[in-house]
Amino acid sequence: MAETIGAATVTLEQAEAFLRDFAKMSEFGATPNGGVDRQAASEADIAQRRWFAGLLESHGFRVEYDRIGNQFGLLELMPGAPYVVVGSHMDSQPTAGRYDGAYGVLAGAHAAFRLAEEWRAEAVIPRYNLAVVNWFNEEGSRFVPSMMGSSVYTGVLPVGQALATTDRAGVSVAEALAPTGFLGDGDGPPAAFCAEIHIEQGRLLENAGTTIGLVSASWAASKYVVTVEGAQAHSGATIMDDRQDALYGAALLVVFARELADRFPGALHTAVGQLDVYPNSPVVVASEVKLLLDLRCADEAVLAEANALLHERFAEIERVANVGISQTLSHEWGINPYQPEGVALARAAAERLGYAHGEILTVAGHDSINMKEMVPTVMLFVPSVEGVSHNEGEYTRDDDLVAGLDVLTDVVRRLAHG
Ligand code: HGY
Ligand code: MN
Ligand code: MN
Ligand code: MN
Repeated sequence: MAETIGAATVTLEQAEAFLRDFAKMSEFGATPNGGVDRQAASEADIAQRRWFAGLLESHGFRVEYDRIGNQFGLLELMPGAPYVVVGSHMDSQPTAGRYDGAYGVLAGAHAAFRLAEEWRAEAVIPRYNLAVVNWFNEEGSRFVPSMMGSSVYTGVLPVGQALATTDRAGVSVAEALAPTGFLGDGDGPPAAFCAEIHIEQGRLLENAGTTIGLVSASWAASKYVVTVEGAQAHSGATIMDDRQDALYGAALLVVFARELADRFPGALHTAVGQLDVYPNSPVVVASEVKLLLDLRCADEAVLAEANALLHERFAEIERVANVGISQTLSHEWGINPYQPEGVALARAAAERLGYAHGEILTVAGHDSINMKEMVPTVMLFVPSVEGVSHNEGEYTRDDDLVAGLDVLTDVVRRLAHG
């Protein structure tokens, strides 16, 4: 093992089993620079889901899929009782890190395996059952919006709309999932509670020397799909006054998005991560550009002001570049907090086990943001080295991974006993 494992109650054997499974998971969709590419319903995602089903079944968990392909490993010790749903997502961004989401799914599974063994040995029957979950398409990179599987499970997104969503090649979610056997017909197991552990994807825990983040609320998000409409023209012969250059309009918007963040330093994060140019040809003025504009904010008043300024700029750019701009909000969520009793339960677990811990907000989106609107939900973080994420260089130290597993197991144990 690379580093010492300073885990309070996770045995060395359990830690090694976890790290061995994590190394195996990281082989699916592995990229040459140490990252992964396993976008929703891709070959790599399908292969890892099949491997994970085998792992769950080898530990006596029954594997089920709901109508949007969420994958569940069920342990039903109390027939008819609802479930503690613990897990995260295994799908990734195109060139991403090994830890984002995948760590939380595997830690959820190993926490459940540890509890199943413990309850079997002590002939204990918990009040609630356990459901390990791998949510479908949390990243929203192939199919927009993100957090798709948990949005359908919590009723935020109609399943028909989700299944009809197409990727940039025109393949729908339904078509991508149909041959895999992952499309169930049910709504998934009824939840009583939810727990998710995830890498922080920021620098706060590392800078503070804190091992466990107790997530108390999330930043708000507004994600726009923006279409800039111009007119195709010869990039040489057409005189400048006759042009309706969609790429020029889009470029003005990309620059504005960054300037907007600079107007609210530290409080607003913005980016345009995806941009499709049509016809994207060397000697042609672009007639259409589609881009995804992402705003994140810790203060809803600031976000409202930023959105208002953005809409003003849309109108200005239409005039300046002589183009048309239309936009839809593909996804948004507010700053709603996690239940304080869940934060308190997580704090007590970290204290009992002796790990440095502290409250933190999440800036990134997670499936637990959906789940906390349905049931009491606990969200935990472990540190990201240098805050690097959505990048093949993403890294979290082994002993932090195992410390997170330790605290997650304690949290799920207490939730399951009610
Ligand atoms: O949007 C998000 O923050 C998530 O990573 N999909
Ligand atoms: Mn994630
Ligand atoms: Mn992510
Ligand atoms: Mn996320």
